[in-house]
Amino acid sequence: MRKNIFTLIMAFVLFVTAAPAMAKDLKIALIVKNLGNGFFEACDRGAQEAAQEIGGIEVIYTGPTTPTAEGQIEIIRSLIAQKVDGIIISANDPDSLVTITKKAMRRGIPVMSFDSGVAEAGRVVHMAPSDSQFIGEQQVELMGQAIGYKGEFAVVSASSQATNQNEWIGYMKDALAKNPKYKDMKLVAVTYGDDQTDKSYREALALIRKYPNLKGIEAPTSVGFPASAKAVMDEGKVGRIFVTGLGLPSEVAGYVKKDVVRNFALWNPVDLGYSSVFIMKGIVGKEISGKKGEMVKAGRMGEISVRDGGLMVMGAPFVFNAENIDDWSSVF
Ligand code: RAM
Repeated sequence: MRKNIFTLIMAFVLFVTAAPAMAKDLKIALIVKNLGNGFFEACDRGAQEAAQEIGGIEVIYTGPTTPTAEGQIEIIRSLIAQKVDGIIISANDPDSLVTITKKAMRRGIPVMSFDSGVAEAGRVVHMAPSDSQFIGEQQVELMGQAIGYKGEFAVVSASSQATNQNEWIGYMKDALAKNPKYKDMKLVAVTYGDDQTDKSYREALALIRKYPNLKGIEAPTSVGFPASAKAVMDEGKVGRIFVTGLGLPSEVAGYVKKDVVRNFALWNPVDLGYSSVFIMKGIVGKEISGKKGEMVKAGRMGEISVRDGGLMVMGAPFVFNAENIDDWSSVF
């Protein structure tokens, strides 16, 4: 009995003395394009889940109110001063962030991008949700399916400098130009709603009014997508203009029910945030340095490997439609 009590006391003493060491968490900043964006809030849920699972990690969720590189540069400046242990960022511009992220890295704070990339010189790795070419081609195909592969459509994108949207739109244009299947589809305009609901809505309205033969709007942004669908409804164009894009099932479900949206895609943002924290842990722990072939164990997501140019990729996007939307709208 006495021995048991002694063991208990020893365990308690050990716990108390070990506590300060455990409290020395790794502080990892998750910088998003902008605050108030449901997509990034879902990424944060995954990031916090990974932090919990790994233990000893504090994830600081932050970002500017509007999606600008300037806002993110200011935030990185202050994170350097705070001496965080790592930065994970979804970039509002591939190039203008490089000077400041390089500075962070010189000060021993590794930087990786996720979702929307920083140019290679300014980060260790980039965690992409999926292959960019695949995403772009899939968007054209979904638009084709919605409008019967014929007619005019326009894009309501996020901000004009966003790395990810610009890559996807580039591949959309390639697919339209090269694949004879899409010869009767015409991309008439690309506009930018800056991942702001009201601006995206106004851009979509302007397109509907400017192009009387418009058959579709493609919005490769979770903010611009529901805003464009609302514009189609408000203009009384249901059944004449279809909206597709990349969006959160929870934010788009209502428009699927009303047949403004017939199909759309997205990857799981929770998994994207979750994987990114495991990867940053691997970078801080010197397990990976961005070289091709390196591997990180990312918990329930399994192993993720580094490809050419420090690229890491999650998987193919999910496609949603009237059949499966109810299964997904409670997930993200
Ligand atoms: C918005 C952002 C983000 C993008 C999603 C689909 O939330 O622009 O970068 O990946 O849409």
